[in-house]
Amino acid sequence: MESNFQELKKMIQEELDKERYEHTLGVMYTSAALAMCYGSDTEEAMTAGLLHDCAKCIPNAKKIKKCEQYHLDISDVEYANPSLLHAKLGAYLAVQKYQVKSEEIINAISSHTTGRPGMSLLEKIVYIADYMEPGRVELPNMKEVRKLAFHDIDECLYRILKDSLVYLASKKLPIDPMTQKTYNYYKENLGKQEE
Ligand code: DGI
Ligand code: FE
Ligand code: FE
Repeated sequence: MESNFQELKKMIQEELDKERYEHTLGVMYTSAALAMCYGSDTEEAMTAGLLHDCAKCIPNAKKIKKCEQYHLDISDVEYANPSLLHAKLGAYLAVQKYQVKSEEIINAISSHTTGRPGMSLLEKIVYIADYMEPGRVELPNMKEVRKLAFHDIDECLYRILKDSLVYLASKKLPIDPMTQKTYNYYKENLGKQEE
């Protein structure tokens, strides 16, 4: 990797707490592995993985303040759950602070928490890597999800979306409309009959 990437890594390390940085490295390498599996650009996948949570450790009140300052729209669900903002704020910082030029990478950061209908391969890779990187606590069905990721990326994505909705409902957390929309889209897209 070129020195640019090493510098970026250092900047991100300084921005995140130890645990979040460990998670970030897990997402970075898992994204690279998935990119290898599906024949896409590994360096792009690593950069997206490295940056995906770059805004995560900004305190919630500051997330809101920054989004307002940068004229990024905040929905009611986001005001109620400001943690959700780290995706769009992260995408903004990727451009402004980390000098990312690739629209692909910016989209992958922006959609990594809720997903979105019609995700690109890189968006799917980062979304899935975020969920299943080796350091993640073993959520239900994790073994299956990890295997599926390397066999059928769309099935894997659908599985994660479905399990995430169940998890959010069990915690009585409000569902972001985009999370629901993404699930509905892939359910239809994959011809799922269930529920
Ligand atoms: O940032 P990470 O923890 O690595 O992962 P992430 O960006 O997927 O964020 C996970 C958190 O986001 C988790 O606490 C659940 C929450 N989340 C994802 N979709 C929704 C959501 N929270 C609410 N309230 N509604 C959603 O639709
Ligand atoms: Fe995140
Ligand atoms: Fe993450």
